[in-house]
Parts: sequence; C-alpha cells; structure tokens
Amino acid sequence: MTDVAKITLYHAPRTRSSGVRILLEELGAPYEPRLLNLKLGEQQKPDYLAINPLGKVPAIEHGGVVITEQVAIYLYLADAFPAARLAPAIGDPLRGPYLRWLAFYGSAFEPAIVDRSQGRAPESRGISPYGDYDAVMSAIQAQIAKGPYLFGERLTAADLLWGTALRWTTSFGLVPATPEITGYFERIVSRPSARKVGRLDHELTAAQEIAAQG
Ligand SMILES: N[C@@H](CCC(=O)N[C@@H](CS)C(=O)NCC(=O)O)C(=O)O
Repeated sequence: MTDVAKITLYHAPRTRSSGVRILLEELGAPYEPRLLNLKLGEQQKPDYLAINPLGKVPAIEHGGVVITEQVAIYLYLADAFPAARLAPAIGDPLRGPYLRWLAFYGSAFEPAIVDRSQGRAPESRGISPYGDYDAVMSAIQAQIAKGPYLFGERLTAADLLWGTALRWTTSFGLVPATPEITGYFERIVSRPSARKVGRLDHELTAAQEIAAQG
C-alpha cells in the first residue's frame, strides 16, 4: 500500500533534483528517492513519461498528486512543512519577494543561462522572457548583496534553489564566480543537508556509471 504521507522524489544524482533532495532534508520530510539513470535513458521510458511527460527530473509524488518543475516543487514542499520556517507565510511581508525570486529563477534566470550555454543571444529584447543576460545577472547580484541570504538574515527555500543553482552555473562558467556569488552559494552548499546529499550523489553516480557500462 502506498504511504500517502511519504513523498516520492524522482531523482538523478548531480542534477536539479539534488537541490530538491536538500530541501527535503532541511524540512525533515519523510521521503523516498526513486532513482533514474539518465545515462541509460530511464527518463524517457513510458513509466517515467507518465509521471513527467517532459522526461525531466525533479518530480515528486505526494498523496497521489504529481508535481513537476523545480519552482512548483520548492513552493509546494516548503508550504507543506511550515514548521521548518523555510517559506514566508501568506500575510508575511516577505511572501511577495519570496514568490518573486522563485519565479524569477524559472522564468528569467534559467532561460538566460540556457541561451548562454548555447551561445545564443536573445532574439529580441521584446520577445525574450528575460531581456538580456546582464540585466538578469545584475538583478540577482543586487539581491544577494543584501546577504547573508536573499532576504537578509532569513533563510528560505528560495536560497536552497538559488544556492545550488549558482554553484553549478558558476562551475559551468555560465555565471561569473565573483566573491559575492561564491560566498553566497558556499553558505548554502556547506550546510549539513547539502553535504549529505553530495555524499549520497557521489555514491549514486558511481553505481550508475557502472550500470551504464553494462
Ligand atoms: N523545467 C525543469 C527542468 C528540469 C531539468 O532540466 N532537468 C534535467 C536534469 S538537471 C533533466 O532531467 N535532464 C534529463 C534529460 O533531459 O534527458 C524544472 O525546472 O524542473
């Protein structure tokens, strides 16, 4: 019988689902990872496409409901476990900025980064969802400058998303590794939750590489 209280996390190590796993650890939420080996193309198998038709991780299942897309998952989980205080509640003056920076991640930062990685300039400022790359980077850098977290002293789920994302985007050379950006994401990725997920991902990656070699 399915345990409705338990969250299923569709996870592939060292991907965007690692950030969600960090969030689950921070929340102390009961969860079970369901592993996908991307090297074997398991994300494109019918079983998984029935969960996420885009064939992407992360996805979660909770109480019979499937949620895909990082931003939706962070919002959902942080609200579902309020005791961890990672989501400013409705009515809190920080709720609007919190929603803004989560949405900014998905609707401006990721498209800007993907275009950058492909060496594509946005077609035109008017059509692009983010305007231009420099404007996106200036906006997030100004927000980080409030420090130590996006909203000053208050750590939220948005920091877990941004901290993990800025680590991989700087390591791919897509975002400048300024001392402010590096200092910001180090505060996030040095947390015990992130270190634990890093260790687990290391083991999972090794096992998946062996499996992929056949
Ligand atoms: N829009 C998705 C993007 C997720 C995504 O790009 N996931 C990558 C891993 S980091 C993936 O699943 N790649 C596998 C593939 O495309 O085959 C979200 O925000 O959750």
